[in-house]
Amino acid sequence: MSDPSPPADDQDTLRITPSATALTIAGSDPSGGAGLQADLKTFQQLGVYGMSVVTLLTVQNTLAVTRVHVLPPDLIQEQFLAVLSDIPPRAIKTGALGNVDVVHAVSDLLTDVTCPIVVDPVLVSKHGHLLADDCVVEAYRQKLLPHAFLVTPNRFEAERLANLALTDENSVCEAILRIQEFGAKFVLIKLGTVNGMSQHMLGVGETNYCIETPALRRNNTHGSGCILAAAITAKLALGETDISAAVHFGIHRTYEAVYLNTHLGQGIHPAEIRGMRRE
Ligand code: PXL
Repeated sequence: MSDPSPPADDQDTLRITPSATALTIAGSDPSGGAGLQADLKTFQQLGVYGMSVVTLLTVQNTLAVTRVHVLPPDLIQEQFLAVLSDIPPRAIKTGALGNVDVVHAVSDLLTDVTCPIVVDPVLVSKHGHLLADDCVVEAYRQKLLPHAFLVTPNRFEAERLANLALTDENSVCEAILRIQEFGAKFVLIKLGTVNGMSQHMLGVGETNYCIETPALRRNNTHGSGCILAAAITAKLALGETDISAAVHFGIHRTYEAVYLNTHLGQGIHPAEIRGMRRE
């Protein structure tokens, strides 16, 4: 007897690319707006099968992060090896890693990986709060950036990675160069609001591209950095080979997510991942 036919009205089922798999190596945000939860939701919305290796647990809601517990490196390694020996990801994203030992452990794991790796260096929040000490920055430079297909620092993270104040366009270009010299193939700096526009600078070889969307002065950017890097990772998992196309896609999906707003929580509302467009 043959299987019943698939449900004809299930758009998501019919629009899945079976080989599109992506893995996030990231921290947990139990309120669901950022971290691995945002990554998995974004992968799902974009038709990509999502997997996650948990690096750390946060206790947080939209108002505050009150505790961070980093998992032992060997537990992170075991999760990774279990997943990779079974379901190969077509693209990998890294998010919050927590401490030097975890950065080293994850870097070791990524040594033999051939799929593109998107590194979101969670070092300083977009509001300027330090999330990692200088040893972690140095570990990113020496160990993780050499594996990065794309690295997506915000302005403050780029300043720390490049050890350079971003004061004008020349300094942004110099920072991209320095970060590329650590081994990252492509660099996307999220510059924040400049002249009423949300600006990004993408470094591809010796050429830099400025990508802008209208700045939204809204209280709902929680998770937007994770969503951006996850949407780019999903696009790569779907087979996109043009980095500029993948980055433009991610920036536009993130703009829409911030524009839509979940209106959830009493603090910084999570951006709206539901209903994300795939084209
Ligand atoms: O967006 C950075 C980020 C990454 N990972 C976790 C987070 C956040 C921000 O809240 O909670 C777990």
